[in-house]
Amino acid sequence: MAIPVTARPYEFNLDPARLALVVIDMQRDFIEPGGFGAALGNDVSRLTAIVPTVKALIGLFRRHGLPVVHTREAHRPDLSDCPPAKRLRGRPGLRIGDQGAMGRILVAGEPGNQILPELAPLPGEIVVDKPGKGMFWATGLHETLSERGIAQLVFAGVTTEVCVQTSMREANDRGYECLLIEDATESYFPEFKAGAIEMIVAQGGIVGWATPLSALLAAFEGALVHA
Ligand code: C5J
Repeated sequence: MAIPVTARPYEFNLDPARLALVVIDMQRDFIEPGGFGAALGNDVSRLTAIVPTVKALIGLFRRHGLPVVHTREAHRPDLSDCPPAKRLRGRPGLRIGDQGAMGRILVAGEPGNQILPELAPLPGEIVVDKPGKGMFWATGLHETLSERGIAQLVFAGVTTEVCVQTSMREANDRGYECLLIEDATESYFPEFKAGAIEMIVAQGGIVGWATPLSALLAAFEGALVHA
């Protein structure tokens, strides 16, 4: 049964049988004060502000027994999956693999690389460590989703214009229909968030659709009333 969701640029017809939620990189180093994001001079309070909305979105999917995918931007401790062009970007001391306030920056298993405790994955949920900005590069996620018959993805997480947008574009090219929850994603730069969302929905939804969480909740409630 399709559930119509009010969205931009036009209604998104959600099919719960083929649907998954993807929560991008809600990891401590990007979001918590004192982490890597803050060390780069970013105002992380913009990102901490969306945590309750992301939590409510995850709760909606869990209540309906729908799949949830969590990603982390994470490299192997030996950095064999981090190309020098990525590793050498930025100031020495604040590069991938360097020691930060919450352990080695963007390295799997380090405290800063963990998903925020309040959004922690439950057993059985898919957790993807991705060495790139996009969630499909070198992860096998497309195969995992395809095996489960997933064809529609709802997106949340950080940052809108980097890992969220890259992942949505990768998903769009692989044939997924993508819906971004606007108040469950954030950027350190408000103008980049706004610009990324406009790019996604422009030209008839060239990358996908966007809507606030309230519209998704209303759509699910409406579907239950009419079930
Ligand atoms: C960044 C991300 N911004 N998760 N990562 O480097 O968007």
